[in-house]
Amino acid sequence: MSVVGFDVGNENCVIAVAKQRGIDVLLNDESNRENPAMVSFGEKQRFMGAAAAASATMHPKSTISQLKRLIGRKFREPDVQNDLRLFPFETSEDSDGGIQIQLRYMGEIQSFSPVQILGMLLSHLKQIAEKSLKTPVSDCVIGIPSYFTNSQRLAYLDAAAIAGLRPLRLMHDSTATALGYGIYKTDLAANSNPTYIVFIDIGHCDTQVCVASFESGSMRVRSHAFDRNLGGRDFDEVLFNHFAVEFKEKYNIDVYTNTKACVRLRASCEKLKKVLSANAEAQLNIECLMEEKDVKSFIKREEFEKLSAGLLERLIVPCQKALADSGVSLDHIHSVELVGSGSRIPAISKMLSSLFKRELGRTVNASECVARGCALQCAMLSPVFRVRDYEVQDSFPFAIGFSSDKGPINTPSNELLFPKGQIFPSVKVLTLHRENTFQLEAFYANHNELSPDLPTQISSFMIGPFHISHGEAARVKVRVQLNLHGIVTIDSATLIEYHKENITSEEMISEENHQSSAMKDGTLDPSSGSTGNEPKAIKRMEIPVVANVSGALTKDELSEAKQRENSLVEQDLKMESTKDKKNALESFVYEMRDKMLNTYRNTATESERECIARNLQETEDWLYEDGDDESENAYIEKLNDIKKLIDPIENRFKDGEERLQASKDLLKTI
Ligand code: ATP
Ligand code: K
Ligand code: MG
Repeated sequence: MSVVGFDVGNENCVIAVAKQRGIDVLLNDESNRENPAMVSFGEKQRFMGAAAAASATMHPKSTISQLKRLIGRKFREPDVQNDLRLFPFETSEDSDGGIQIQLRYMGEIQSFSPVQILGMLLSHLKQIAEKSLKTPVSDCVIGIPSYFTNSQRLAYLDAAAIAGLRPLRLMHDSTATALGYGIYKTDLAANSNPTYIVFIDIGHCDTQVCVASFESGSMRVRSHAFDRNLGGRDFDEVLFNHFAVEFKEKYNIDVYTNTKACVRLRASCEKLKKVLSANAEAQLNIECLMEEKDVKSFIKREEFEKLSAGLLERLIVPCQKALADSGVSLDHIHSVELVGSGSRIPAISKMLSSLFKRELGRTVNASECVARGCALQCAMLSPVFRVRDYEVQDSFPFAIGFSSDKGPINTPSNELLFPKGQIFPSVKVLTLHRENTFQLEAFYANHNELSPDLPTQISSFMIGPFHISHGEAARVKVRVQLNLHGIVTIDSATLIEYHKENITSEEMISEENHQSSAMKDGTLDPSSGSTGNEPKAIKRMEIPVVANVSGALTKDELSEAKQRENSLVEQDLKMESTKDKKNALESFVYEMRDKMLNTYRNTATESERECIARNLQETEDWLYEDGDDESENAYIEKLNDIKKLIDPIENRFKDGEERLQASKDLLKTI
């Protein structure tokens, strides 16, 4: 069983594996370490990763990229609408307000959910890993942005299940980076104070900043901050808009009206941006962009930097927020590590080093650190692997509250169940006074932390039915967890009945590990801490908990999604093997043509040679015309037909060869 980490980016995916000697990044069929995060539908078969990228300009309307932007989100969210305007494929709203992607496949328009497509991408990554490691892959850790909502996390788990993966953890990207940084740096523990490091990850679509502290044998995330909508692609867009305006004037074309032209100009702008990272100026040349016009232009780095000034400014915001939330002052920051390939623009590091008043560290591998950290975490969580003891404490970037029919449930100091910055995984026990089925709701307590118009509701839980048998004093204890994936769950609810005279505690929240002070009815009650002096129960009973979780697939939906993936895989395999048969027929034609002219020249009769030559020519013509897109069987049959003509000649030739050999042998013996 192998131990794998996946970084699924909006643009690039990286797969890392933990080996006894350390972490390796796996290569794909093209020997690349990065896999394009794309799924493309051809007419009768899907293409993934590098193959999808190759088919993207041919099939712009059925090539899906930047899947993370859509996963676990609602169609009408303003951020989603902004993204959809940029994407070449068609989408619509499904019956639950979710997103549906429509594309042409197998001769008809078909709909896919983002979860289903992410399942395809993960399944492709799994295949690369299995091929390279030559073992099945299931246990893994997958990186996710720290700002992912509960629904987005659930959607990732569903997609992983469709792909046949079992994530031991969905891990915040920056936490993975920090883990990979800290675990090998034993020098960080040299002095007794924690060492504080800032990690800044600028990807294709987003920016994530985190402050982490390192001590001997442990690391702790102090804060996460982010801009969900600021990454490398925004710099592409600046160039795109610049040239779109220029081309309108210069060539009188409006690229915005033409999907293919948009896709091509965007791709060229991204290339241009990369050229500008290494050069002071760059040329843009696109043949036949639209209306049969070739376009040409040129830009200097200075001008690009001017155009991006607003974006650079925006980068400051999450950096300052992460620092402020961590409570660590700039003087106490040991170093600032810049990762993510979006950060390769020179103006970005220039701006950040002046903001943090130091040279930026570049000790972390900017494009592989997330996958490497995930593989490490997977090794640490896996029972089959031994890693040195190292503690990872992550912090949760959103405040989560709970409420019941009786109103919000708070701690005595009026804190929420999971305040912002909560170390997780975390279990809290609610002790509630209820006599009948009741409902609990989990919600985001601070609407401003979410992207605009997102509902604050997370999930609701029905606790019950139950009834109290003795008429004695009863309490319901509910175990609430913010689990390793950052998903809110209720693990169990227990009805506990006490002798009336024994019961002292009222409603309260306590930490599972009994470390925090107990809370009673809105006030701190030192006497009723759940340490030791718990009243004696006369009866305990498990109560059913039914979760109504928004965002997750039901069991039936999940198995349907898996079946759909299986039949898509079958179709892909069928097309692959059809292609193989077609290739086999084609090369047979060429090989036989050559043999008829050389090897079999004297074996075949004149009429045989003519007949076969005609047949080979007909087959070749057929392959380029009617037979270009035929069934597997059609190719097999054609191959057999020609073989029937050639077999007698081949046999005669072999017989002749054998006779020749036999007479040679005979000559040797005399
Ligand atoms: P995300 O983190 O948003 O999910 P990702 O992890 O796929 O996305 P990365 O691979 O870290 O993103 O970065 C991709 C971005 O980096 C793209 O916008 C790409 O254009 C940009 N990029 C790559 N190389 C360079 C370069 N040399 N100069 C400037 N930008 C670059
Ligand atoms: K990546
Ligand atoms: Mg990334």
